Amino acid sequence: IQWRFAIEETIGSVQHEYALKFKELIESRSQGAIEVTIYPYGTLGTSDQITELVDMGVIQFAMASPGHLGKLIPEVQVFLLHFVFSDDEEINNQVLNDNPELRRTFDELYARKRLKLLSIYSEGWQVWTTKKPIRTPEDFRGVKMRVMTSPLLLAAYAAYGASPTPLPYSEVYSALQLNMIDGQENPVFAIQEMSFYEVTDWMIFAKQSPFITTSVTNLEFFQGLPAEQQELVLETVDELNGYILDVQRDFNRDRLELIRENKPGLNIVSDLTAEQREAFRGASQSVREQFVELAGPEGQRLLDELIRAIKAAEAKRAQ
Ligand code: 6CS
Repeated sequence: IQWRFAIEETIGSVQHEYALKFKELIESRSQGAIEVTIYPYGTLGTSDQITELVDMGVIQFAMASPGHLGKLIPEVQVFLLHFVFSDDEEINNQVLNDNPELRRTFDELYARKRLKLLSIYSEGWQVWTTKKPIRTPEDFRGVKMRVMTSPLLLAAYAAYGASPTPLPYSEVYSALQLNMIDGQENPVFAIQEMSFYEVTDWMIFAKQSPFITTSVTNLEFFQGLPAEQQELVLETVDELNGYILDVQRDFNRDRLELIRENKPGLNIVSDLTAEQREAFRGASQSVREQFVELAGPEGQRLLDELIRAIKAAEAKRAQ
């Protein structure tokens, strides 16, 4: 049996580590009966095209990031809102993995698009790399910011006064190089492996949002699997949730060192002041209404539940 797994990132990325571990566990637990082939970014197309291939059943598994998937499932854009998540990654991970209410709703939304949602996890904080320093929303004025292709991201950066430009991942480097855009956001590991730091001068950590992704499979394919193979998939992705959190932490830490070594002249703003973050938080609030316009009442419920769950987890942690 051959299962195909397409990722939205290159070899050596967080998604690649996820797919490698998935392959290892599935192949060993099925005693070699199932073979998993991984398709890194660039071999099958953009994120949108990969999702389409899962939908058509050409490939069985894929990563589908809300940053692109929002065109198909508007509600997933709740994960793109700024200053909704906790500053504490453990708390975010816990809420993403252990909230039955959120999970049930997303399961249904994905199923309507013939996808089965397998897991939701963070790949680390989104970090801005730009050609000029950004410390306040005013600094974004007129800055052509590349965003992923989900429409909510246009609203997110327009709220800061930037000019957001949606582009597929593969086009970001050359767009920066040719000055078609002035900045982009991605987790540190991605900035390193896609060399975005080579064509920007500033790197700014605002902790505005984590990069959340989801792994999916074709619903009909999954439902047609024998019960023990369904179980195998579910228990494997469950196990991967804890694993991938450690991987992303290590990758994001180590690759920052690599970036520093490769480009000592890069300006790194590793923390905004509380006041500066507050200005971004304030400017981002109106985007929540635009999210509800895009995602409807279901979106509103998801947002309310996400905020409630994060607050509750933070309160519990503080005890
Ligand atoms: O910026 C993007 O489009 C991509 N960034 C990451 C870290 N993963 C996949 C996504 O498509």
